[in-house]
Amino acid sequence: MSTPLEQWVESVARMTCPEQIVWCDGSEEEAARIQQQLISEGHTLQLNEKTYPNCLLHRSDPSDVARTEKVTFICTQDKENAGPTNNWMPPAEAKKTLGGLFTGSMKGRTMYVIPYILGPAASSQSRIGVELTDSAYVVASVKVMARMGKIALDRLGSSSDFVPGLHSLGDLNPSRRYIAHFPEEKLIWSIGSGYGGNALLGKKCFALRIASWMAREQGWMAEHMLILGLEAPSGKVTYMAAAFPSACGKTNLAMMVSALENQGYRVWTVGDDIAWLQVGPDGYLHAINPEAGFFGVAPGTNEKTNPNVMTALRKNTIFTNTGLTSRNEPWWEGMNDKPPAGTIDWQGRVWTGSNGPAAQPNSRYTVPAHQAPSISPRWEDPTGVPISAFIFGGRRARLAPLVYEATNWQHGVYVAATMASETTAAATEAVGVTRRDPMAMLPFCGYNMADYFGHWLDMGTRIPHPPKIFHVNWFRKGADGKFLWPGYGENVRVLKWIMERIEGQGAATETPIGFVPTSNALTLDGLDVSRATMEELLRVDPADWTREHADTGKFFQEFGSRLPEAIREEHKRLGERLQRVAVAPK
Ligand code: GTP
Ligand code: SPV
Ligand code: MN
Repeated sequence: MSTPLEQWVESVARMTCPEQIVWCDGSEEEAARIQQQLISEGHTLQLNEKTYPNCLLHRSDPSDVARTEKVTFICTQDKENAGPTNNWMPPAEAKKTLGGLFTGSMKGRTMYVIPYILGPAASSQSRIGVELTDSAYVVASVKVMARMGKIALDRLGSSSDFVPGLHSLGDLNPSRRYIAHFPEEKLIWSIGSGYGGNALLGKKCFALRIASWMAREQGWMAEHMLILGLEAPSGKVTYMAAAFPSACGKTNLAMMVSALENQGYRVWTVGDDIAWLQVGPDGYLHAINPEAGFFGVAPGTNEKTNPNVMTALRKNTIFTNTGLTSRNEPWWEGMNDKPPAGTIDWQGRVWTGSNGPAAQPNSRYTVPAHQAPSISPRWEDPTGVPISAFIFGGRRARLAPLVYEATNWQHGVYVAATMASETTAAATEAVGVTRRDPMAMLPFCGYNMADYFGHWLDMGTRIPHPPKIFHVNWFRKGADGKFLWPGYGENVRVLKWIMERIEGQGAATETPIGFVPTSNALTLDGLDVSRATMEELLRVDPADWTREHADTGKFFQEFGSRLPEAIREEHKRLGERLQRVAVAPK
């Protein structure tokens, strides 16, 4: 008798016609074989064995460098269940269209079977997925990003309790690229892209889109959040989870070298992109990191902005679409001033400066989590870490202050639901356009976002000790167009205030949008930021917020009557508070 997994593998093989099928065991011998395979395919190079041991540089197809949201679909029976913010296709149509493309797509290729666990192997909250792929790059990447191979297969046994994900590179033609999710069957089909979030199906496809659906059914949460611990001088560690949209600073915050280390504040990394949260027996929301590696943005990373990342990257790392120096080392914009002479750009051409950047703006590193010098001793704790704060944020050149605190859970859910951010190179669409991105989940929620807000509100009634909710903005700009806040390791000053607020300390003023630190509440010693700049960073402008409020109202209208009443109520109250300030005598 064959197992459900074997039956699925057979049925997929009948459709895709691979030359051979390889079951991945996750061993080091296998990893070495896959590396050789990748190198022989011609788009992957071994880096300097002395300075970057066991590291690879992979160059993707130039048209395949980021997530493609336009061709990402949620395929529910009822369109309303996908909601107005997702692309939708009826499941039967998606199966027909993608099935046509998958038919024979693996002819002459190897189909790899990759069983993997999301979450610590010993955690009851972990889940199993299996990815079938014809990409050796995907195999090498999943080896870093998840616990894969024998460990997952042993845990699965003959059970049918896994999320199947089928992936093929197809012909890489963007017009034949589809990333389809069938949340009702807990199934993923992706064809035509080899890029991270499109192709590593355990990441955004399972751990967020499918998992968010499962989480609502089962009473937990799957969020686009980093998880960190802030250690105070007393040794006490306060855990926080933060949701920022793609390329808005999650990895950097999670792996920061604290600017207040000499005062006894340091940051421990639990996760950098995704959190799965459930209520623990102690009444706190506990978070696990479903992943085992970091798929981080390379540009902008350097010894000053993030020495922890720079250290982590020096071995066992896959670089994708960075430049390559003549010393066979990776290079990207922002690593230092200028690429050394003879640098080859991400497309394999000699870098001249007039032909675009050396590294693709969304070039990435794929590195095992345990290599981070800041990795938390509790990062694989099977019960997760108890979360005391949720932090939301995005890129807002104007409007949003450095930090503010919501007045309670319901208000916090409203703050998160009204988040917006300027778009980045992590997706293929236009960059720098402000768009609503509730909870940083706009591209990742596997169902109607109005129902998702409802789930958040519902969770609030089920967590005896709910996290306090904050909003941050590292990206406010001055009249000169420059960032007002230095960011990176200095962000610990904001985390410290958040920790103080959790403990009932930390001075704050109440404004229409929530509690903002008083002018002397943040620890600023050793920081070269003027008083005027600090005031600008913390300023709440009622006129700007009134415009923002109107804009959010329009966004909410898309959800019609499905929008929870509590969100409407918070929206109305904010409008009233803003009006009161506007008419109040100065
Ligand atoms: P995804 O992996 O796409 O989800 O991105 P992320 O949210 O993990 O963002 P990441 O930390 O990789 O940062 C993205 C870009 O923002 C990089 O170029 C960083 O150098 C830059 N960045 C991160 N933190 C800060 C900050 O505090 N201030 C400024 N100015 N830039 C930052
Ligand atoms: C993101 O875009 O949020 C990422 C990279 O973390 S990807 O894996 O492509 O989703
Ligand atoms: Mn991300």
